[in-house]
Amino acid sequence: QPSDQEWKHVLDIWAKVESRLPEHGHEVIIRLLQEHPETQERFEKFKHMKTADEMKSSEEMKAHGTKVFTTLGKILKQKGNHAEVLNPLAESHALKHKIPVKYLEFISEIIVKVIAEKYPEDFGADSQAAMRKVLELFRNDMASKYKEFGFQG
Ligand code: MNH
Repeated sequence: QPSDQEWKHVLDIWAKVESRLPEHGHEVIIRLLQEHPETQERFEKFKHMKTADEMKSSEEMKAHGTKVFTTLGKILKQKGNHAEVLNPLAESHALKHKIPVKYLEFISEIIVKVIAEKYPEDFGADSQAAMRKVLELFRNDMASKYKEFGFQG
């Protein structure tokens, strides 16, 4: 389990992310779909898009990025006591969207990369390691709910 210090690192950097949450969320989604094209197929509303420019100018994709980052922020702020937010998310991602844990690993790495690019002064090695650890806890809890829902993930 992450320590108090690790949670503090995560929540301190997240406060900076929140200053431009829609932009950062949007960028993470674009990079996910560009770096892992198989993930694009999971999105009925985005799978027709062909270029990164099309994605960048999409208000719908920005709105989706905002939703993802808003929910992730809620989860982080629970410092591990996140069942109330996480359980419905696990249910929709298992049963409706069918998102394997592998794809959650992809987005976790991209989240760390994008934050490191945007806030190099404030997101040093310790903070990056803390963020990775917290995202791993998130994925583990998603994966155990997936199993309860009978989704192999
Ligand atoms: Mn995801 C919808 C949060 C990772 C694919 N996602 C949603 C919604 C939220 C959300 C909130 C809207 C409510 C719901 O349907 O439950 N998603 C997240 C978070 C992460 C995440 C916090 C990880 C961090 N999601 C992913 C990954 C993929 C994915 C990774 C695919 C590779 N999500 C979807 C799809 C939808 C969705 C598909 C449905 C989009 C739509 O048609 O509106």
